[in-house]
Amino acid sequence: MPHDRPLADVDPEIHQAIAAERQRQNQGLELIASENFVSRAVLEATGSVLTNKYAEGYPGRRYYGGCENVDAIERLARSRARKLFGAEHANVQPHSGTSANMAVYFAVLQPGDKLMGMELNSGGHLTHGHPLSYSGRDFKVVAYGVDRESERIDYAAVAELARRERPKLIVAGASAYSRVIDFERFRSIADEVGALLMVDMAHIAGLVAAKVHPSPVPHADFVTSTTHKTLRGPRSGLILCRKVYRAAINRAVFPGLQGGPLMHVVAAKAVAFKEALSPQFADYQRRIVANSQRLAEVLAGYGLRIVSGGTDNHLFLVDVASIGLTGKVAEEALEAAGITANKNTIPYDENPPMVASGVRIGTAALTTRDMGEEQMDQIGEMIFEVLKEPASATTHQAVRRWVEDLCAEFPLYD
Ligand code: DSN
Repeated sequence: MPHDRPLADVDPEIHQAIAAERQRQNQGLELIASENFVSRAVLEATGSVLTNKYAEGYPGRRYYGGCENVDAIERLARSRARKLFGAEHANVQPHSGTSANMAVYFAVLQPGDKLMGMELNSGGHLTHGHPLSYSGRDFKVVAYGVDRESERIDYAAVAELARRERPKLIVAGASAYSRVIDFERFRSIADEVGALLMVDMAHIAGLVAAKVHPSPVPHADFVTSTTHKTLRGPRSGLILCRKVYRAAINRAVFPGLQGGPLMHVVAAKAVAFKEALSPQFADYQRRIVANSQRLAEVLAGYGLRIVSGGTDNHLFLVDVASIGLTGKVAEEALEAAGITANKNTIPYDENPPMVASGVRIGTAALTTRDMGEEQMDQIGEMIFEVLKEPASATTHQAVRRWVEDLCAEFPLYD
């Protein structure tokens, strides 16, 4: 039956592109702070027959028959998420971090309500109120930044802004901020002005699960996350909240914003949560941070300026304007040498996001490959060699060979 034919026969072009991507992942150094490599078990669940199943609704209350297996899966995913983060309620259906954030806004805000989030240039996220996102279009946004000198959140300034603006919802969390975020402090600011507090922990969810970063769960009304960054699950989203918001959040996700949940992805999230409950996962998270700190130190030793002077987590920003480059030039040169990172604006950046003055570097994916501090020393040297001569094809080729040799010692997928 045609259904039984393998992908290579049915669609050689897509098969070839997937094979090429597998090779790219195997042979290159992945420094994008929001990416990681899932386990074989997570891959298997993601590619399973669960993709065939419709399951609008929630376990025990579905709009379709035949849901007994997916009910069991979603119940497991929810209870593992609650256990992992010590949360009262978990909704595991959001397709992404963006839809998780949207569901919280949908649950508690009306169009035109005031939302206070971190601005993009300071490390915030598009969905925290950027004008190009629905979050900046549908709500009145007030944005806080970081202090110009320390490049860290100035909590006194955040409190002052909140007192002046009286937002209905304060959003804490970031996609390019390398320092510990004081969620307790955000809670007291929110309480002082009568605001709700949402924490988007997408980047640091793995660190939080492993207690390597303080948890937002005891302090926030809502915690949203993606599941594929440090948490190392499939590409997807998650909402945690207090019981009192359970019905509002569930309604906002379905039928408010989404139709049928992607049950193959929900199953893969359940697998990832199980993996994250293991002691090995906590050790992995500690090694991510040790690698990040080592790599930042090595690059600083070569004279590159690290935003805020270092890192407490899985990522850091390199100010490449400090050596006369733009983020765009640096990203392209690194890519040519087999090193994938992304250009990123830095605090008070005068360049637009598509040019940017920084490069964001993360160590979650390298650490999954079992690379350690010795490899960080080598990778720091590789990065410096490329950035010293970003236009040199000879340097690109020499570093690419070095990258491939290093990657061959740390194989990823068979
Ligand atoms: N695209 C993600 C990141 O790179 O941080 C956030 O959505």
